[in-house]
Amino acid sequence: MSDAHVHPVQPAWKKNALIDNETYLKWYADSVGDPDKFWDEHGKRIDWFKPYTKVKNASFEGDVSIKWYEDGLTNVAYNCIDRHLERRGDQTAIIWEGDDPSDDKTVTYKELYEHVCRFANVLKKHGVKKGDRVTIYMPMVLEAAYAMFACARIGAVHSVVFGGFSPDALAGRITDCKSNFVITADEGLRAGKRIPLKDNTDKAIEIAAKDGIKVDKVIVTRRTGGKIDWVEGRDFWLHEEAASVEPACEPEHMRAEDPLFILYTSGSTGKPKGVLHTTGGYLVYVSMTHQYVFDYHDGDIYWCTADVGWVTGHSYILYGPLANGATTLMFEGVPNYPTPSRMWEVVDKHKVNIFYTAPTAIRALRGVGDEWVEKTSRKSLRILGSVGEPINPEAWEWYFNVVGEQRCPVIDTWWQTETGGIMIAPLPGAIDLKAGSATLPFFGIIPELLDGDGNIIEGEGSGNLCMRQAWPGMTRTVFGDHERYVQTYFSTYKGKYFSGDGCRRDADGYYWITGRVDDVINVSGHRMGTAEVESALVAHDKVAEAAVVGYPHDIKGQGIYCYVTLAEGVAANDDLRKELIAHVRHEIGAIATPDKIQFAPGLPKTRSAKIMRRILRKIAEDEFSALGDTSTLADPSVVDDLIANRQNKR
Ligand code: 6R9
Repeated sequence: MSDAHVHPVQPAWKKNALIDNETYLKWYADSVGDPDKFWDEHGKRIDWFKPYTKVKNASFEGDVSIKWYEDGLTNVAYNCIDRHLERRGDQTAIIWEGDDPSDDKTVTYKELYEHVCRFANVLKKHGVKKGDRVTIYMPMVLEAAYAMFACARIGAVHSVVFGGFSPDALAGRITDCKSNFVITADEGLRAGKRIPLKDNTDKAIEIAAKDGIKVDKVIVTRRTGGKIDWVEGRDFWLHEEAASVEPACEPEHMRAEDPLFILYTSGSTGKPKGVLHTTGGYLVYVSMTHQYVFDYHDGDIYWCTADVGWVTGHSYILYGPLANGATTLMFEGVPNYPTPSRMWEVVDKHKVNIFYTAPTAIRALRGVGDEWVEKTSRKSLRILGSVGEPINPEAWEWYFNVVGEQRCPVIDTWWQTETGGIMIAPLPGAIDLKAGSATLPFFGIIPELLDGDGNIIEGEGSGNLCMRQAWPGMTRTVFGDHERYVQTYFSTYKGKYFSGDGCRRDADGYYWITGRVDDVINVSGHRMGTAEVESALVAHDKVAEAAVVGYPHDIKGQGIYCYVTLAEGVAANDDLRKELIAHVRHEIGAIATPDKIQFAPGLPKTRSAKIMRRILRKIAEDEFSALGDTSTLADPSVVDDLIANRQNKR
């Protein structure tokens, strides 16, 4: 291998590894050579009430229909809990670490079973039925996990909405999937600050009511004991309800293709999409990737720092690990509270072996100095994972050298909400690492790079990252809008799944993700459509027009840069800038806080009135010497003003 930053598999990684290089190559060849046979064998890693006889039935053509194990019957909660009871009843299933370092709890598989069964019975008692959509708007508390498994147990479809989203954003998601049940907490707690979840829920329910969706029941878990409003007959305390129901609940026999959950995610146009995942194939895929990508062995303590509001939390805090009988850690807090040593202190406290986090956290912690890491032991760590955005080689090397003391492989995992599970990543005992590359595809995954004309790029080169064939964990549809699913993922390149990411393949066949090629930006690992921020801005009465682009940001990966044209007669000043920032936070949530706002009398448009984002991106990057051709603009002079007033001067 020619590239710099190559880190060959170390003998210690290989020693007890589940998969060595030879096995990887053989299994990979089998998985793409005869997918039916391969996935038939591995489908048996989960328990089925009725075994499947059909493995794969999938087409990326026409209407696009994806089915795996379609005649099998199973249940996700049964697989993640019940089937472990005999052997692992007293083993810790979840370690919960609170926001405050003195606050923690552990839950055994037996205890998890009882909590989930009681919660499931509470849902049933309040009228939740198989197929109903249940919105979960929770902080990182154990009850969030119980709620998700309770839904899975009775066949309800959960839609988890990240606790950082605003009442408006929550309402939009409740309305889109016509959800009449909400599970929330009185308040959340992060870095000592309280987050008014119940209050936000009340507001969201009012907004949804205006759109014709009535929320009948709200189940509330008590976290802080803070003061909240209460609607008699609609709102119920979880602890009161759970005390009065049976501690056992038969798992529903679900068809493999019955929906498990909806998760809203941003695209380049319109409102967030309700990405739908189903039961059997999803669980096979996330449990298998969790086991092999993290080389998970019995007894390992595994910690993924994501929030359950994102897909990483679904697949790799809960479903994948618990299907494997793992001990998984759930963290309520943030990386720098009370100090920037917190992550490593948690690692030491719970003897974490496998640690999975996002580049934005790695960059932020690197920025505050090595001493915060070095004062902790971290001897328990064996594997370090990364997810959510490209990890730059500098951050990779720091993670490897300082956090892992060159002992632990850094496993960069590329995947998406839509893919359900990890798609491209090194297996610790099998694949040599290169800092900044997600390396090679998982079993069954055939990445393809295509150019703008639809030509397949063979060997070394760059293009748009697509998948040639279906895998069990992939999304099946966009909830309520299959046409949008076909349009978004399968129409750019006929017969292929298009990821929206650009990618380079090097001479060794390694994949290097270069970032989104559409109008999606990635801010601190949170995926956001620039269109969403734009529509929040234009909803303000002082704004006539807005265009939003990403720009490189040292910690966040990308920052949010907004060009705003004000309404007639409105004066541009710093107070208005603050007002607009607060407005966007209010409309979407804190994750969408604009970093830069530039007031622009005019935006660069083509004669057909299309905003030329390419130019706006360049100016936001402070790279205006390379603007390219501006002669097609309706009014080329706007560009001079934009350059003169740019907000990101170096
Ligand atoms: C799991 C998750 C998906 C988008 C994806 C890509 C970016 C995720 C990455 C990565 C480079 C990695 N992304 N992992 N880019 N290297 N290891 O993050 O899902 O929130 O849907 O975001 O994130 O751009 O398209 P999601």
